[in-house]
Amino acid sequence: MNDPAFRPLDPAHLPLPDKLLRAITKAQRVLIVSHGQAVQAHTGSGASASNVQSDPDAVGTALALKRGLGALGKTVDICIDAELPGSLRMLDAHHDIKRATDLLGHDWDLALIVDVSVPSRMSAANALLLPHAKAVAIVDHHEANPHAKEFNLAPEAAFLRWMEPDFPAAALMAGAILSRFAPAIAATGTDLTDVYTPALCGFSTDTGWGQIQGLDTRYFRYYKHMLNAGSGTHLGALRKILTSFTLPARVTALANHALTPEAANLPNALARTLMELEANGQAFTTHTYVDAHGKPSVQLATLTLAYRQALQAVGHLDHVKLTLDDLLPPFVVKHQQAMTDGNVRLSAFIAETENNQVYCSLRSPGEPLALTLAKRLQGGGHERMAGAQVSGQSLQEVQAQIETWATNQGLMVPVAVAPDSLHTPPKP
Ligand SMILES: [Mn+2]
Repeated sequence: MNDPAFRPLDPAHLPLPDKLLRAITKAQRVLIVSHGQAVQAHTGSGASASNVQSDPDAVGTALALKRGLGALGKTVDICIDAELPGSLRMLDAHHDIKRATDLLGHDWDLALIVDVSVPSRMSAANALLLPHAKAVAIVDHHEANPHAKEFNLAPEAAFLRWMEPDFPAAALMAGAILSRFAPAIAATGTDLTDVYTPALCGFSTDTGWGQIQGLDTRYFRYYKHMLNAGSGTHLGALRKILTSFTLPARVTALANHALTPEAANLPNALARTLMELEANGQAFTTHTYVDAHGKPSVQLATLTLAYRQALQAVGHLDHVKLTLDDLLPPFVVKHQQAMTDGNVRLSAFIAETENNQVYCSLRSPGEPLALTLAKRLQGGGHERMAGAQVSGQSLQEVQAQIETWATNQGLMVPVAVAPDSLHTPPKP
């Protein structure tokens, strides 16, 4: 990124449907909708369809568009109809993100639906807000094929879509839109740093800071342009912004299994609970499975509700209100890092949630396995990065289902290696 030979590219050169650009240019009142928490969308199998929860890409894309289009004098509302996890609440420093019921009675020239294509993932925004938009446009980078009839549109509303399943982040789509208006935005005296930074946060997290395998490096040339265009923004500053809204250090340390030095500061009962869960394998475990040649090929990590709740209790000791979703990111990040290091073909992170669901995050860096498995679990996403939220099954049942599927695909032989000792349980 710092190499001058790695030249920035202006995302204004990325193709964008003319109709969409015209609709954005013309619209005075704009609504931006992105995905909230999973909605119970029961299918025959009793599983609920969902892949991503509210994330920095959704929030960052929405905020960047609001700031850029707002600078041009447009009235811009954002609806993410969900309670944001703490880290994302901090990204929304000015409380620009509203629930659907907060926006009742408004109407819009254009609704932009970003980072999502499925109406049920928009919670009440689909039912309550979309009928009040004269035109609706989907701007998404997931594998999907949305149709107008799936959405709750006004009878005469225009329906546009811009789908880029190869893009690493919806934030890049925001960059492509905003960079076309960048001269006009800058002419108003608005600092482009404020406009691009939320989008860069989404770009950073969706690409794992460029660490995810199989990414097209060309996309990072657009990223570099957006960094440079924001005067004074550089990677170090961005990293500082992002790390400023991570979890309280104590929870992160626990999530990283550095329990021993921390335990001394915890009330005895809680420390004991965490240690017992770890010692009994009822905490965070990773299994690695081998293929017929004995080569590690599938990795499966599990996180139990009991352990998450115990961690959450630790979070409350810091007088910080944490939702269970606040606790997932460090585990997912750790898991994905282990996957990249281990070169496995398929990696699954599964966690119990308080809604009796099992959250699944799936990765297959080299081949499109993640999406195939996600669809079997009634989820979706991208070919190599996908997920699902399964209802009506226990953690063990979902684990067994993934193992059976991977075995039938020839990815692994049906013999589990003992759980990896990611950490040594602390001595009481
Ligand atoms: Mn995204």
